[in-house]
Amino acid sequence: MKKLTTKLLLLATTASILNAHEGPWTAGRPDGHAPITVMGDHMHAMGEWMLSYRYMTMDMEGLSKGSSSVDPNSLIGMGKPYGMVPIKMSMNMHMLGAMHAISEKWTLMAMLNYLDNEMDMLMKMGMNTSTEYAESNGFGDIKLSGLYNLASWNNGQRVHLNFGISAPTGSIDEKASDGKILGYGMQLGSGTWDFLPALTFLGQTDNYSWGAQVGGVLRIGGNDRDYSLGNRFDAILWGARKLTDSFSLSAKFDYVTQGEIDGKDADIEKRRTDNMGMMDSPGFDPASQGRDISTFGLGLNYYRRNGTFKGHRLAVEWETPMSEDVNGVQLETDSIWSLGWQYAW
Ligand SMILES: [Cu+2]
Repeated sequence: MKKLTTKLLLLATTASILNAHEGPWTAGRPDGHAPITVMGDHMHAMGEWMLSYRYMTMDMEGLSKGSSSVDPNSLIGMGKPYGMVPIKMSMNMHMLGAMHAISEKWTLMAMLNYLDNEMDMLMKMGMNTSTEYAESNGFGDIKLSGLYNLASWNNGQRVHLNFGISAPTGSIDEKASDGKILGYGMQLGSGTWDFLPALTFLGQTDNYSWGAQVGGVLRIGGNDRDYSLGNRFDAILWGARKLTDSFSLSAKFDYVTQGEIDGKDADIEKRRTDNMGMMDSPGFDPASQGRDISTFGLGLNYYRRNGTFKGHRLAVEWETPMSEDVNGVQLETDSIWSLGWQYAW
């Protein structure tokens, strides 16, 4: 009897999860949008507009060589590979976005970022250890995309293609307070035109929704400082549970791989040999850029269905790495918090 009850319960749960949603996919529910960190996840109905603002803060602390932690003191000083290493960094980003559906087939999207980076470094000169601080801030690269509806079915599932381009509007010659150029990771843009293709699947049942997106960032040529950031590949899988008509909870897995830098910036390269190499840092090394990282994220979404704030959404997501393998020597990712507001009409 107990066995039968369990079986029935299992059957009921499975049925409720898989219970195909009647009619086409809809954005009009709290889990109608992906977790806030996923870009270009949804399309709009013809004539609709959407504005969004996101704030993201990423904290990085501790050094990694490949996938193992390494003590900064073992890397700097006489007879060691470097004179200086980063020990802590925070990257804060403000993102403004707009979407507009010009037809049932095409939704256009634009994004503008403002970045604010802070970094602490540990430096060794002779017997003395000291800490250095650096910061950079300003607008990043402007991104323009077209989302093309490939297919949508009457069971709540759909698939679309993302064609994006990133324009080199962000600065790549940010300098420290002493007038010397900052390392690659402190620059605000890629300096190259980048192609941003992606394929996005979405599905909904009465109480659940899911999505998958595979995409990339392909650098077109080199920038005017003679390098290009590594190409990037991204695979994201998420699922959400609709709790009420206004709230949903989401879980997300994200895998990103980005290659090292191709070419080098002559001014950054020159910093590596300043003071007979006593100022060299992995932050100046083109081979110490890019990484493989898998993250897990949890999110909460709120959707206002009626009243004065009808169509407004608020979302928060927390992400933490599950595994990370950096190229060369780099800071480890600690956590990422993202907050967002979206309004569609
Ligand atoms: Cu939108």
